[in-house]
Amino acid sequence: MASFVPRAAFPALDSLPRSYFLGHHRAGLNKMKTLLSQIDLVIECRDYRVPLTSRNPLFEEELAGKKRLILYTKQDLGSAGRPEDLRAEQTIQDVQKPTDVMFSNHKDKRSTRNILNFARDHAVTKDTIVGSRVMVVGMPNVGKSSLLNALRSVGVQKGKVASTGAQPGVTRKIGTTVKIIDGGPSGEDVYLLDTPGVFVPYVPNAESMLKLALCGSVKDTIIAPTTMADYLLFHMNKQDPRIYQEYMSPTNEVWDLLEAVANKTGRLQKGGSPDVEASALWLIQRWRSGHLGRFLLDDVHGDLENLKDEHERAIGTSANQAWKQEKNIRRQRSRNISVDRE
Ligand SMILES: Nc1nc2c(ncn2[C@@H]2O[C@H](COP(=O)(O)OP(=O)(O)O)[C@@H](O)[C@H]2O)c(=O)[nH]1
Ligand SMILES: [Mg+2]
Repeated sequence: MASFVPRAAFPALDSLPRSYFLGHHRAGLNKMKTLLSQIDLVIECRDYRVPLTSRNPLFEEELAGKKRLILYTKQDLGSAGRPEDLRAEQTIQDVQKPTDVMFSNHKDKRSTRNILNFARDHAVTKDTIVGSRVMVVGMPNVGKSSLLNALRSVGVQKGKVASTGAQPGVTRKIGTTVKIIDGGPSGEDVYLLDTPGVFVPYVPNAESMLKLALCGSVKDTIIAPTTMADYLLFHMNKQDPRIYQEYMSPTNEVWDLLEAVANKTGRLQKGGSPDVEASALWLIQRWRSGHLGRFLLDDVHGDLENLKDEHERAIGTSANQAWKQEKNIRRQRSRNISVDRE
């Protein structure tokens, strides 16, 4: 243990896919735009574990002009309540002033009540007949539908209405509005609109893609589970390699860890060789459910200027530039293919 040195950087993976902007993402965003005039408040969800990388500039560019709350979901998976966690939260809030920022966990009634109070105070409309409307937006799998269910359950004591799921793409269509606050005879009702997740049009680097994949924003079939597990190992080692001590002693070799997990959990192929893929997926699920450490994948502990720089890098430049970049890559690829054919 004393001699173990974790990797300082994760190896660059230039061949990793870096796009996951699907047809229904664009269609969903277009629909959201058309509904915007009826909306009083936008709650933009980002994943607490990747506060910088899960920001999607499309929501600011295309859904501008409305009161906005930035909500970092899944706080329970990224924070262990340590002083450094609280410091990171403060930094995240400071850097985004004057925009309102909150942190949530879908099972925590107190954080749900705080969001309801915010909605009650800010979703104020002149139209008392239809009540006021809140739209929840965010990257795939960030917890939008779970938020709707939590707000409805605490706000009007009604059961789950929106389907949720561990993989992205569960909510494909914009649903009807659901009441989350009953204003009573003299007050105002507040309704919430769930929306499908929208991925960033272009991910600036391979590491950001790995972060989003690890947090479940990208289907698990897009990036090899063993690569995701290696990236998880990189982070667990940075935190504390004892996180996985029930499987093996500190290591930088993901294959050794996966073999150890396979043997320990009985994930073996015919003939008894370790099933490293299944073990990788299992390890990732353990982390996603909070059983392999609670920590951030983004580094927000630098000073404010560094954070702003990283913020810019993490979100890429503007969406338009990202499109151009993507087009160039495609053009380059097709050129390479035609050269190969010649
Ligand atoms: N631990 C934890 N899990 C959450 C939280 N919010 C959502 N989830 C889980 O994340 C997954 C995706 O949630 P869902 O609401 O379907 O995300 P959506 O795609 O944004 O609508 C589900 O497995 C949820 O149970 C949270 O605050 N904490
Ligand atoms: Mg959903």
